[in-house]
Amino acid sequence: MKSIFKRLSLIAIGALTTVSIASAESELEKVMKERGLTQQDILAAAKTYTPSGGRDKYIVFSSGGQSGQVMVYGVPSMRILKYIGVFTPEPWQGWGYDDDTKKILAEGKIRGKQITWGDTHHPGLSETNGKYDGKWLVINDKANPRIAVIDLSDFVTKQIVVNPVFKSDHGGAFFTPNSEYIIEACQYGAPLDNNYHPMEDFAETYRGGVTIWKFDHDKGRILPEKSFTLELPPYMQDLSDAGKEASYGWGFTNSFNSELYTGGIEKGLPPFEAGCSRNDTDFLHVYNWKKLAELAKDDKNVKIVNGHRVVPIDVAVKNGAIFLIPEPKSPHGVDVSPDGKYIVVCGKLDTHATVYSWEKIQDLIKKKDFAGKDPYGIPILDMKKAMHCQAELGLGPLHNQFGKKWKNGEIYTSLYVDSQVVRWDYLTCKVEDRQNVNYNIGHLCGMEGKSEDPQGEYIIALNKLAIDRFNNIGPLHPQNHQLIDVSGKKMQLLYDMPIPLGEPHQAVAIRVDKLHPHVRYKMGTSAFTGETHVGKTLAGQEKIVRDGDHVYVYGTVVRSHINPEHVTVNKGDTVTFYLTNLERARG
Ligand code: RUQ
Repeated sequence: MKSIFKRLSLIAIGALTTVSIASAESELEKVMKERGLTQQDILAAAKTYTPSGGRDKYIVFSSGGQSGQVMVYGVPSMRILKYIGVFTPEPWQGWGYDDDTKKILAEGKIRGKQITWGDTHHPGLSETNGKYDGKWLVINDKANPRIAVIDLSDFVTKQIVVNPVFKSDHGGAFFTPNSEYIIEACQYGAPLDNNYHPMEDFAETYRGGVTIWKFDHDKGRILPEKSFTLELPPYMQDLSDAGKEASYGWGFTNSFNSELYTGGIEKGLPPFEAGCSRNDTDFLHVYNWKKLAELAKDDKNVKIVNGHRVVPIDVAVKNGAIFLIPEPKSPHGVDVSPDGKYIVVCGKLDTHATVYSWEKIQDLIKKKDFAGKDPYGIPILDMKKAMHCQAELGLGPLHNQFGKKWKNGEIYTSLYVDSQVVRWDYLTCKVEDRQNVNYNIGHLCGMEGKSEDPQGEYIIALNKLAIDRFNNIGPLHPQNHQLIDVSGKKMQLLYDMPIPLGEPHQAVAIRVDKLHPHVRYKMGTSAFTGETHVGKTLAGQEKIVRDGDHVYVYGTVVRSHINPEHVTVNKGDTVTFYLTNLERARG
């Protein structure tokens, strides 16, 4: 009797679930029909949708472009989590509105001038053994040559340093594999000193370079006094990558003006862009930062410019620490494979990506097999002899990211003009798959895709233009970050995220389990310095202290309770409020 009853009730439950699945199916079908969604759309939605309270697997740090900030979002949900104030005041977090943060922003003064904007460009995550360690994030300001260090224990900017010799900075910031140094390349050739030099003397007195910033990995601070710059010809250096494993100790930096052209349409000369793209090739700079760091310690190997140590070109050449290799013209990305054996360069004005072999490069250097010298005396290696293979990818190849199967050659490249992401094989130089993106992709972001441990799964296309992808909000539309699933045989576009902030330029992604941010600050800790604040006040210690005509208020806050509520001062007094937050709940 009992068992029959049980069976009956089981049947009843079975019938109920069938009914509810059936009704959910018809509900889903109804929604799909009403909203015009395909099965592919539903699958894409299921791959990104994160229920309330759910978490992401990856965190992305994206430059905020001319907003001067850094944007933080999750993958695969593409939900924005934070804007980190960096070079620009950020009112709601108090960034740039109290003494501590004003001090950090003031570190970014250039020759005494406060600059309240920046063009955050290339973010870089600190590394241990070539893998992201989740400790520090650095980012360069392209418009004003500066680098900022962000602490990933609270996602707050802790330091800003100004480059003492550059006037612009495109190719920063890149960590070496154990975060020993941060490589920052300038962009436009300019006098290293701060004096006037006529443009006619460009080749003689204007210079490029890469600054090798010493980084204290424990404290998360750049040490300017232990840093130096490698002087380079004014070829307009930009993106860089540090060698890894096989090529550890070396650095690679692109450049795009081997013509040394400076423009002058008003004098009837070709426009700047055309003039600096006349040659078929530009120069990849190959330099030994390890050797240079040793050289820079000795006073006789450096000249001091603006109080900063600079290793002159001839010293680097004499010590076999700098070489040039022709590369496809107008290059953007130079990306070293996770094992350090291959260097992939894309030239925007060439349809190819070129893969160089580190073994061949080393061999040529060892044998002193040079194709010639540039006007500054730097040995040039033969492009063909240094090359592994070339892949015809399409129009406007810019940047590369490595996939999970990088050992089998898996790599992804952005095509700016063709608006595509291409999956290809950098060992065989064969194209495997293409995904259209919308529109005009600049960088692309793989999951830890430039570290020694690429995770695959997704690529984010960082598109410059959105055009028709979103509701019309007037002529100025947002940028568009598109999430692409790269885990299958064919790439699948999953999600479009409009970004109405600056022009986000480049992004880096890290596994969430590598990040361990604080849950709350210790009471009385400055949220910006991480140290106990001079104004720390506990409940019952509230007081008002007068020092001449400066009044200091030591107050406390718990939610809407502020103590004291009234402060009476004399007209003309300066008043400083220190308010300690006594709240203990997470908020
Ligand atoms: S590089 S234009 Cu990141 Cu393609 Cu600055």
